[in-house]
Amino acid sequence: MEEKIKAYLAEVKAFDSADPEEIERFRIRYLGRKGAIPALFEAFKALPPEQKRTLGKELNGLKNTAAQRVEQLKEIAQLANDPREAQDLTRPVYTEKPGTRHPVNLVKNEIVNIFKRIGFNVSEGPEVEDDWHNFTALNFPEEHPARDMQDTFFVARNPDWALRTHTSSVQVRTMESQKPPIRTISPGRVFRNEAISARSHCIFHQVEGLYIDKGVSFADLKQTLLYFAEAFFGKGTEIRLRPSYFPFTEPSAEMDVWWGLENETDYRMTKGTGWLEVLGCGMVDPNVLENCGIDPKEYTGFAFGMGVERIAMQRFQIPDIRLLFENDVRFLQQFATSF
Ligand code: 2NL
Repeated sequence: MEEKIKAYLAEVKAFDSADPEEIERFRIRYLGRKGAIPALFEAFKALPPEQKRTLGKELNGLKNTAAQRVEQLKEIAQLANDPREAQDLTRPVYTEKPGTRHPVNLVKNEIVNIFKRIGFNVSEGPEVEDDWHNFTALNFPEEHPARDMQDTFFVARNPDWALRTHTSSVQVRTMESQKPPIRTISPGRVFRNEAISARSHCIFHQVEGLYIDKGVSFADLKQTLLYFAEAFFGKGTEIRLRPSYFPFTEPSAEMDVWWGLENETDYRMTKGTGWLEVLGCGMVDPNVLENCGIDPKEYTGFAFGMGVERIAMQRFQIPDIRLLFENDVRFLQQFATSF
């Protein structure tokens, strides 16, 4: 009997099939009522007790192994015959391409990540703003000509509401709700009622930065901007600051980076100066701090803002801002990155 058990066990282990009928014939041959294994159990009854002790275990092992093998093969056969599970290994790979990041988003992320590395957090706010957060808190007095300079989209049902013209409104909210030190970067979509042309659009994106603490100086502003310029444009990039004017900063400046003036493209990109205009900046006007509940005798701060489309156009040599808003797949596909 011991030999038979061993021989059947080897046969059971060796049996393989994906054909349900063949598996069923196997099951009947070994496990059926008149099958080989029940016959062994019948013969087992007549064995002397000492043999029963050793062979009982092996006989049960054979029965279980056979039953398990049948179940296993049935399962595999079911999967193999299920059209949903059918796999054709010669089929070509999927050719569908995933979407690509928009160039404005690529550049925005790059700028934001550079400032995150030096401790700035990211803040966001509403696109529809009230007059206070978009203008008044930022030192635009009623009737100030600077308000006219901003051609604003107003919300028809409420003259107090408008689409934000800059993301400074987000930073006003940050100053109102948080105590210094504040280091925040505000990316977002802004709106100006301008005629659409190759150079300007009525919707665009800004990244603004704000840093407020005790003893923040213009030297801190300059070093922060130099760090940014080197991170974004490459090590050794030179910057210059030109005096400028914004209602919310005093003093105010514009930062250029040295681009070079060697070929026709350089002339076109820098209007013949060799310098690329990158951003506006300045020391936060004490009136703005006061309006937002921060004591200007205790704290100072700097702020800056840049247009993302303009920088994306520089970076990717895009000749017309409207290309960034048409979402023509042939244009967007050129910015595909590997993930
Ligand atoms: C530009 C210039 C600028 C700011 C933005 C700012 C924000 C607060 C207070 C003071 Cl809450 N200033 N932001 C400052 C200077 C320039 O943007 O050309 N943007 C596209």
